Amino acid sequence: MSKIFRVIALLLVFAMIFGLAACGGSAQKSEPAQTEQPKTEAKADEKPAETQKADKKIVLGFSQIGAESEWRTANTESIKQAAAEAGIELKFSDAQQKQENQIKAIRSFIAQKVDVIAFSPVVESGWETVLQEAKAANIPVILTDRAVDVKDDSLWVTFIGSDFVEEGRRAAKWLVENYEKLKNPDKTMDTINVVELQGTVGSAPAIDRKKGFEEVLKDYPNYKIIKSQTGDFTRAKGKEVMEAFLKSDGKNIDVLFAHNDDMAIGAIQAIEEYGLKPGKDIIIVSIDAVKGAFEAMIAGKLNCTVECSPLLGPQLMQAVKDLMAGKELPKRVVVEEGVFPAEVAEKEFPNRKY
Ligand code: GYE
Repeated sequence: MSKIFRVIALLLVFAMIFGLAACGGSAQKSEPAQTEQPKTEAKADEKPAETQKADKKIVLGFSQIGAESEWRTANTESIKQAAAEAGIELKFSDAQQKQENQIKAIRSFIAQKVDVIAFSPVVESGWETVLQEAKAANIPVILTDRAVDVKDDSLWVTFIGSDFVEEGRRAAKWLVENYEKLKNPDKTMDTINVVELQGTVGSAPAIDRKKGFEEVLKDYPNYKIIKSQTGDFTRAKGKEVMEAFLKSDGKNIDVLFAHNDDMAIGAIQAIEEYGLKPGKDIIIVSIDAVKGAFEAMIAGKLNCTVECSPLLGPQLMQAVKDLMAGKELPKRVVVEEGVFPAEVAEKEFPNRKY
């Protein structure tokens, strides 16, 4: 009897354990089972290709010229920020204004097998070999800011940047239209002596801005460029070269045309130290429209700046994405820009982004 009893009791205990396990099991499982499911089964099998593509970051190698000017600093900032916003992995290299460093950087991008190479070429010539290497490695190249001078234009995909010849023309047009009303009353209009501070020798903006400026001035024979020398786009060099101009031509200088604002700002210091009034004794027009130029205009020391936007980052990242998506890109993307004379400086200053 007691044996039968024990067996029955044991069976009851088993039945209870199984029953509980079954209940508890289903109750516990219902939630995690549902949340886990998409992760493990459905998603993993459904879209591996798509997920991999979306997760794999585009890698962009960018060779920057250096940090020679306020413009360049803003340009670097724009590129870094736009890459981060676009989720593009940026390999950034600063060439310290040396072409050989840019060539080294491009070769290292090729070795690292980046998806796209972009660069702002310090000078126009001497790029054939390295660009052929990139082409052979099947890595597309985008030019930003400055152009290259190569015979085979299949070596680069697109060029995003300003029209520097037009900037030079705009500076000259502003000058011929405004000089008379701004000049020191003691000066005549017979011969107007212009000195020019050029950008980096052999660079696209230096070549083109000079060309555009001269193109307009040739119809105004009383304007004479009496001195023209490079200040390498920096404040320090702009000041140094202006000092030399003042030393040799001193009070004969009526106008300064500087290929960028930084050189104009350096020159302003030289003019003041020489004992003349920048913006009054010497009329000054420069290019870029950086904040420093607006400050100089508000202080009455600079007369006009022609805009050249460094904010190329978003356009570059869009081009990189389009390229990777197999879209055809326009060979040339020109940036829209304006001209800012001193009389609008105060009103415009709060709107400036660089
Ligand atoms: O004007 C100057 C900079 O290439 C447009 O380079 C750029 C020029 C810019 O150093 O300030």
